[in-house]
Amino acid sequence: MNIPKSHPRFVSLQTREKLVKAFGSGLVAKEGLIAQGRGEALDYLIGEKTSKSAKKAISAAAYTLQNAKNPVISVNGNFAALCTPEIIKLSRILDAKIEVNLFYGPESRKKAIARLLKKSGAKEILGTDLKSARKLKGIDSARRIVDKDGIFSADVVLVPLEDGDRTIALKKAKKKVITFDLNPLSRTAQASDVTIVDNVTRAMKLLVKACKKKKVKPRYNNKEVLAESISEIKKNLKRRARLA
Ligand code: PTJ
Repeated sequence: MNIPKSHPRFVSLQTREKLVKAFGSGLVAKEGLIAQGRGEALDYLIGEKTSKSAKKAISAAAYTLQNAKNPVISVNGNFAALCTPEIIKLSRILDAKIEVNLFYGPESRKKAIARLLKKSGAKEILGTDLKSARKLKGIDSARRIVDKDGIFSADVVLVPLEDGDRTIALKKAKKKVITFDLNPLSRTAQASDVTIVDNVTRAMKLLVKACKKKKVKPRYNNKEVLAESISEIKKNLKRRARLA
């Protein structure tokens, strides 16, 4: 296909390939491929670039993570397939723990993800040791199993590409939740403290950069920023319709 390598379409096709490959090696659930399809459609609507509102959310996320006592980066199949180098960098900068937490079993996928993260430089990966497993109240899926030293005792949890139930359960457990979700209307997006409406492949790189600089407390209201993000999508659609 004759698309320049920097073109968003090319990047999006590369991302798709990465996920398909990771599915083949047992890291990504088949449902993860469906989530990717939904993500691609939503990314098209936001213009396949990081919006102003997403940049505000990234700043607020960096401040929240820098000021956390026990920040935990929760990793699922899609996040591991797309962002392993950035997950490792972020955990080093923040001294944050990494925990594998999956919606869809089996244990073997958890272990494969933990192996990939370790092979890529992570010192310790939580979420695979049954001895330190605890249950998070209010969830039916495999996501309820968390590590006592990780998500269970965290004050701030970074949860990418998430289902609504766990975000609500984490909020009930009095944790601050930061999420990446291309859908500003999802239950996760609506329930989180900071929602980064952007493709995790772009936003994680920016979050790593932002966490390297000392942040001052931003004035931040997630509901307002989500409303901005919806207005940006509307504007972008109008612009695209005029171009068509
Ligand atoms: O590996 P597991 O078992 O933990 O499963 C992971 C998935 C993603 C399959 C699971 O959490 C799931 O089913 O999630 P949902 O309910 O499909 O929600 C995923 C959300 O992430 C949706 O709102 C998607 O639009 C959004 N999304 C998809 N791809 C991206 C994304 N958001 C940011 N960046 C993406 N690349």
